[in-house]
Amino acid sequence: MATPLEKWVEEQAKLTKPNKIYWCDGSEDEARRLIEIGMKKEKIGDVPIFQELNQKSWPNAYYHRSHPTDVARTEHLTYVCHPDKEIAGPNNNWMHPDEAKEKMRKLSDGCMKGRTMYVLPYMMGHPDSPYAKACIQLTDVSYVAVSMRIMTRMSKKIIEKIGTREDFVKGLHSVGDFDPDKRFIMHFPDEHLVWSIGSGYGGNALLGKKCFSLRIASWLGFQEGWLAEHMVILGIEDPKGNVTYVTVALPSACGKTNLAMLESALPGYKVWTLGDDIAWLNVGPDGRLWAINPEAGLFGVAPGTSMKTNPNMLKTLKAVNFYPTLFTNTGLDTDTNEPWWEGLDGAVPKNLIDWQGKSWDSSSGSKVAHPNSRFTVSINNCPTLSKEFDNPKGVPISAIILGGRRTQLVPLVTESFNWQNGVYLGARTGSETTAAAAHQVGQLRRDPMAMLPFCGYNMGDYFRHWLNIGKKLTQPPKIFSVNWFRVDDEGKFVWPGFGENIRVLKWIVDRVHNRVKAKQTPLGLIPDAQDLETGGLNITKEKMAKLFEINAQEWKQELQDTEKFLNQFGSRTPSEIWQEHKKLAEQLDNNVSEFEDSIHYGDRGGA
Ligand code: OXD
Ligand code: MN
Repeated sequence: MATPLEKWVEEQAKLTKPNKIYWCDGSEDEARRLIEIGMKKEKIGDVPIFQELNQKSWPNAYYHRSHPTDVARTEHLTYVCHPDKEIAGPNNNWMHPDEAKEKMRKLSDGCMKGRTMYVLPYMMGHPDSPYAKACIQLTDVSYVAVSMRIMTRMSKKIIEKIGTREDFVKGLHSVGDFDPDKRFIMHFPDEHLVWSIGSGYGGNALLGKKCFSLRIASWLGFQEGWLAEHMVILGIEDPKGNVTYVTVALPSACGKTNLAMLESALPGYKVWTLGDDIAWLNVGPDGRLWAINPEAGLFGVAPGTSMKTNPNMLKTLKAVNFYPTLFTNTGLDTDTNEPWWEGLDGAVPKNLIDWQGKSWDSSSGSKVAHPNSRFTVSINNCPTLSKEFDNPKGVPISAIILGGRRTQLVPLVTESFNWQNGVYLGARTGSETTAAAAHQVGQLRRDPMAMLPFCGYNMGDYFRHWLNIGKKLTQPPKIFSVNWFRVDDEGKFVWPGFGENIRVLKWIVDRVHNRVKAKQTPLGLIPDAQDLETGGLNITKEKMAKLFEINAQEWKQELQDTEKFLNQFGSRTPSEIWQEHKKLAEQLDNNVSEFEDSIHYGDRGGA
C-alpha cells in the first residue's frame, strides 16, 4: 500500500504533470549527475542552469545565472495563509487558504510539463536532534535540488524516518515560466505546507530555509513553546579557552555571514561558527536557552567578501571537501573562467561579463555582480566550524544580540536592563533596507529581531511569545543591541567592522561573566571607556564618542515611528512592551542633561 508520502507525491504529480519523477538520495554521485543535467539539458532561456568554473582556482565550483527578474526575495508576493487574517497580522500578506490553494492549483496545473519532478527528502536539524524536522520538497529544477543538498541534510534515510507519518513538512516548488506576474510564495502553517511558483531564487525556492525554518517554524514555535529566529549562532573563545555561545539577529545582507566566521583582530580570541542565518531556540531542562542551526549550508552575499573582510569565507569557498559550491549572479572573468564580484581581492580583471551575461565596461557605471549575488556552500567546508555544530542538543546561549543597519542614531552597543527591556529593544529595532529583497534599498523600516519578513504570524503575538519564553528561563541570556553601520558627516562608516567586531563581542562576553561594570543611559547600558578594547585601532576619541552619541531629540522622533509601528498590532502588542516604551520616553524627557554627560564617551580616558 502507498504511504501518505507516496500518495502526496503522486497527487502533486497529477497536478503538475512532470515527464518524470526522480527520488533523490542526497549522495555526492547524484549531485554530480544533477550538475551534468544542469550543464547539458536544463536551461533558463538559452542559458544552461550550470556552467563549470575554473576547477583549479575554485574547486568544485559551478556558476548559475538566474532569470533576470528573479534575483531576490519578493516580499510582496509572499503570503501567510492562516484561516484567520488576524492571526497572520499586519506584518504579513494574507490570503484565505482556500482562495490561495485555488489560485495555486490553477497556476500549477501542468507547470512541470516536459520537466523532471525531483523529490527531495531532507532534515532541518541533525537527524538525532529532538528539535529537528523531517521534510520533503518537490521541485522541477536541478539548481534547487543541488542547492537543497548543500543547505540541508538531504538523504534517502529521511524517507524511512517519515515512514507512514502524515505530518512531514511539505514543499511544492516549480519555477513555472518565471513570469513575475505568476510568482507566489504561499505558506499554509497549519498544514506544514509551502507552495511556491515562478521563482528559483534562494529565499523563494529553497523551501526549507525562510519558508519553513522561519515562517512556518516560528508558528510551530509559538504553539509549542520555542523560537525560530533569523540569527547567527557563534561561539566566542577567550584566551583561557572558555567558549561563550551567542546568537545575533541582523536583517538580510547586514553581515551575518561575515560575523559568523569572524577572524578575530584581538589576540587570544577566536570565533567558532555554528550558523549564519537561522537559529531554533529551545528552553532546556536546565532553564537555559539552547540553540541549533537547522541548516547545513551557507547562502551568503558575494559582493564585499574578500580576504580582508572575511578570509574564512574565501577559505570555505575554496575548500575541496564537500561538493559542490555554487555562485549565482556574480560576474565572470572570461579569461580565467572565475567568478568575480565587487570587493573581491586583486585588480579588476580586464575581460568581465556581468551577472546578465553582457560584457562589462568600467565606464558603464553598472555593477558586474548583482548586489544580491550569492554563493551556496556546505558549512562543513568552513575552517572555523564549531565542534558542537553536529551536537543534536545544540549549544547553551549566554547572550542574544539584536541589530540593524542604522547610519545614524543607534549606538555601537548597548545592553538591555533585563529580558523584558530586551524584548522591547528588539521590538523597536529599525534597519535600512538592502538588496536581499526586491524593494527600494536604504529605506528605514522597523524590523523587530530582524524577523519582519519572516515571522509567520501576528507580530504582536510574537512579542508576547518572547516575553513568555523569558518567564520559562531561569538563566536567561542577556540581550544586547549592536550597530556597526553608523556613519560620519562624510558618510563613511565610523566603526571598522569585520574582524574588529570582536572588540564588541569581547565586551559582551565580559558582561555575561560579570567581569566589567557598565554605564547607564536611557537606552540601556554602554561600556565604560576603559572596558571596550580599542588598543591598536586607529580611531579617535571623537569618533568613539560619535559611536555612542545619543541624541534625545532624534530618539524622540524614533519613538514616534516605533509607536506607529507597535500600534498596528492593536491590543496584541503586550502591555509590557508599552511599559518599556513609556519608560524610555520619560527617561529621554527627564534625563536629557544628565545623560548628555554620558555621550562624552571618548573624553573619559581609557580607549
Ligand atoms: C537570506 C535573507 O538569504 O535573509 O538569508 O534574505
Ligand atoms: Mn537571512
